[in-house]
Amino acid sequence: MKSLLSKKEFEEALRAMGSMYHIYHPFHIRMYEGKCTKEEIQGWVANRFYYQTMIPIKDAAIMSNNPPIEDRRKWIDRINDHDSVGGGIEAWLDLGTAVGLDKEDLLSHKYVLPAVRFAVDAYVNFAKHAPWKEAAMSSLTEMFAPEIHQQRLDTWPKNYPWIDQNGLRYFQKRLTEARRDVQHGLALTLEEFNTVELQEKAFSILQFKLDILWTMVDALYLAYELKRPPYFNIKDCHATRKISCSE
Ligand code: AHQ
Repeated sequence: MKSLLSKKEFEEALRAMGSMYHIYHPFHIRMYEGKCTKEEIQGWVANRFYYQTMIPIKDAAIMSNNPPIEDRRKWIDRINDHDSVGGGIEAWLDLGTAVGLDKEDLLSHKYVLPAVRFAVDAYVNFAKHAPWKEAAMSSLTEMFAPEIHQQRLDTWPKNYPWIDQNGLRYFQKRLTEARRDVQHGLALTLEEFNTVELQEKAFSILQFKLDILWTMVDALYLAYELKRPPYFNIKDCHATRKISCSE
């Protein structure tokens, strides 16, 4: 029978799950080591744009489940981080331009792989239907996000000199925004998930979100590194429009 963890032990256990963060996925390791091709970087930017555009929708779904006004104010900040003029969505479009993609191609989501869409939509649907505190704590994968954003800022300029550094603004802004999000999300989680059952629930929710992030990069690894996009073995694979078959 599991025993109730103190807030300190609970936070340590949540942070220990960072060992499963997608920073350790082979695709991100290749990216960090400078081994990604231009096509792989473009595929990652185009697919992650779907995730980015759905984050404020996810946050609005949490808002629609009636958090108290103090929490709504925090969530309005999160939505503004992305949707405001000059905010994250525009910064990611600038990243797309910096890696050689057309804004229209990003906005159309034409390059989004099925598994990426399913993983992102699972996150949004979870936020729509779960109790708002459960959906709120699912963003705690951002405990580990500053490291991966800083890693890109530190390595892309030397590893990918063909990328206009103005496109890296998104990563820079998330360093502070992610830390602010985590302050709020972690305080809420440590306070509200205060029984053995609720702590176990929190671990399973964080695992669900880690799985979402990992699955997205799995799809990219298959499609862009192993050159196995969906239906790669079907005669006319161009019919899928999702990705050019590079064979
Ligand atoms: O750019 C990211 C972002 O805006 C968010 C919001 C947050 C959430 O609400 O779940 N999670 C998240 C993440 C962003 N970037 C990811 C990355 O690897 O660049 C990391 C991701 C996260 O850790 O959940």
